[in-house]
Amino acid sequence: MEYADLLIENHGKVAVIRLNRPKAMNALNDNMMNELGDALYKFDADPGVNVIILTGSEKVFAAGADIAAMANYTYADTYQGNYIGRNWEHILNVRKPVIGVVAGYALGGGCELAMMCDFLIAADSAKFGQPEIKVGVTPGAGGTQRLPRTIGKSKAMDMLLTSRMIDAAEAERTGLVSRVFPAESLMEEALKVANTIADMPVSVAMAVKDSVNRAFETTLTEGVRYERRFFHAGFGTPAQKEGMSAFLEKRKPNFEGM
Ligand code: DAK
Repeated sequence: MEYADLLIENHGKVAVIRLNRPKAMNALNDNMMNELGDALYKFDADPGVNVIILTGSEKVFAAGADIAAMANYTYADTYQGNYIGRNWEHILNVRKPVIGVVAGYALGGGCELAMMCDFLIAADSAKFGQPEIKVGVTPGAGGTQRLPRTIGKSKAMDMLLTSRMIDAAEAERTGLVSRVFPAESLMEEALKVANTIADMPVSVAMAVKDSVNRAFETTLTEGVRYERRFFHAGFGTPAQKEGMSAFLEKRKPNFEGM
């Protein structure tokens, strides 16, 4: 796959998508978001891929929406043109696990895109922020919604109203990221995490992701009911037969193609 604003790497069952507009701090523009959607859908449909990593460079994940591209937009351009809605949220349709791997800045739309990943691994160099207020707009890709749900109202209000950036340690403490590694070993460690997931049965990983995401959209009772259906259905799958037989036979399970 060849793209103008993305770099693609294949690591066995793990596909790596790298945001790549180095001259503009990986600012997110239409072309990049169209390409990102295309790459995500291709990997989601690829039976050889179980896990997708979305990352940036060592210096920046993404410094937000492209301010140069949007500075002269009118209300009609954004509302009628469905800015953001038209191509930023393809990632939410991906059914396989997507890990966001962040080094350096994840600001504005960059932080919002990161929060659309299933979970985040960060370098100790990572900095997260929602500085939209400084350029005269509110966040437009979920910053006021996903951030408070993830780190709580007080921290989210603080970040959104003051534009303060938080570092990797604070991001881990608040639950925005799941693990932090030294910048030098970030990708190596992230690939280890991704490979651990890639060796699990992909059908179960997809069901886990689906169920966890349901937790944010429904009541506890409905969410548990939803989970229970997957659990029951699991007993009709090769993954359950292989996983439980392997445990009883004291061997490593082989979930290839499951
Ligand atoms: N857009 C365009 N270009 C950017 C950019 C951005 N977001 N961020 C950086 N660049 C460009 C810089 O203009 C500069 O270009 P040249 O001057 O070299 O041509 C180049 O990248 C290097 O940047 P700096 O010289 O500034 O580099 P530094 O290391 O000094 O600083 C920085 C790095 C990331 C701290 C700084 O660049 C920065 O503060 N960038 C802007 C961060 C920001 O404000 N992000 C939020 C953007 S607003 C909505 C939809 C979406 C949104 C809102 C509403 N609706 C539908 C309602 C989303 C909004 C945003 O994301």
